[in-house]
Amino acid sequence: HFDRQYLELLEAVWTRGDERRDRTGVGTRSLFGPTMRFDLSDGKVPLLTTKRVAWKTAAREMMWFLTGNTNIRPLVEQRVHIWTDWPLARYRRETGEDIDRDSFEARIIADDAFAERWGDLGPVYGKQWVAWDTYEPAGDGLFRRGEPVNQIARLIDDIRNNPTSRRLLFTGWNVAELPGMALPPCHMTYQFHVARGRVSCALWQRSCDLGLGFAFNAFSAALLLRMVAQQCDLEAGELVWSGGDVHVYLNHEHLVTEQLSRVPRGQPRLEIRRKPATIFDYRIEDFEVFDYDPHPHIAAPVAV
Ligand code: DHF
Ligand code: TMP
Repeated sequence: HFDRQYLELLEAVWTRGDERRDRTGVGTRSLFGPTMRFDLSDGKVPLLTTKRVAWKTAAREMMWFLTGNTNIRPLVEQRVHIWTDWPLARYRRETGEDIDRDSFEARIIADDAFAERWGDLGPVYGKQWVAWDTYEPAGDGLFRRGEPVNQIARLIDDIRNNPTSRRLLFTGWNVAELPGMALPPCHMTYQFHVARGRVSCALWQRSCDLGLGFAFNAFSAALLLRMVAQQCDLEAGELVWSGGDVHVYLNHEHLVTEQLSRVPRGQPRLEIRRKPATIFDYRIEDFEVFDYDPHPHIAAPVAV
């Protein structure tokens, strides 16, 4: 069961993790390199029941990645606030203005120029997934821009045409462009494998906030895998999640204690109600989750 594997890892990190300072200054306990496997057959989906997870928010974020957009504006317009803190921190740092979060989001929506100037996260996930920049030699040591690579479209083609390939993967880790990103990709590489009519996915997540981001990352990866499977006329097999630095922030102790005291409730299922023409045409109404009766949400601060 998904919750049980998660709770076991949460407890292991909290009780046996190495306590260390981190980039944010909050401090974490951390273990290196755990793996979890989730069976996605029969619509099963890794959605935590030991706290309510805003799965539609995660789904909207995934669809935003697939548009190639890297500006928070379309998220904020859909009342998705999970990426606001990073542009907001930059705005405060660079202007010295102590704007509150709601006013910042309101300006992002209302003011085109403001959104363009302050809402962009740099060449993060979406850019790398669907429009990885290429360059070709133009003589005399000069380069010209080549055709950008749509890794996702290529992946779908490759799964359809060459399902035994060992190169079915895409990655956000564009080394040359890391300096321009608000955060370097956390869920960085997705690899696929086709066997017996099923497509499985392995996700490598270099850095994982187990109390907050993980619930989103596991659900999103499963959602992506279900979309890929549907587009390729395959069943979804397994999601194999591996983390590098898997940590719990020291200010999430209340979440750990509360969540470990809860008993998992049932097995949520995800249904996709329509088969869109391409993987880029899904809409939020296409996704429905059944049998989701979670324990209440547990709020926890995000380390910026
Ligand atoms: N930084 C850190 N420190 N942890 C993260 O998980 C993280 N995730 C990022 C960007 N930077 C990060 C992108 N994904 C939330 C969830 C995912 C996410 C960012 C934030 C979040 O705040 N979740 C809350 C509220 C969800 C809601 O708005 O409904 C939660 O309780 O799950
Ligand atoms: P880092 O870049 O210093 O590793 O910080 C990124 C933090 O954000 C880290 O706590 C991991 C967390 N994170 C997730 O867990 N999932 C995500 O999807 C993202 C974007 C970040």
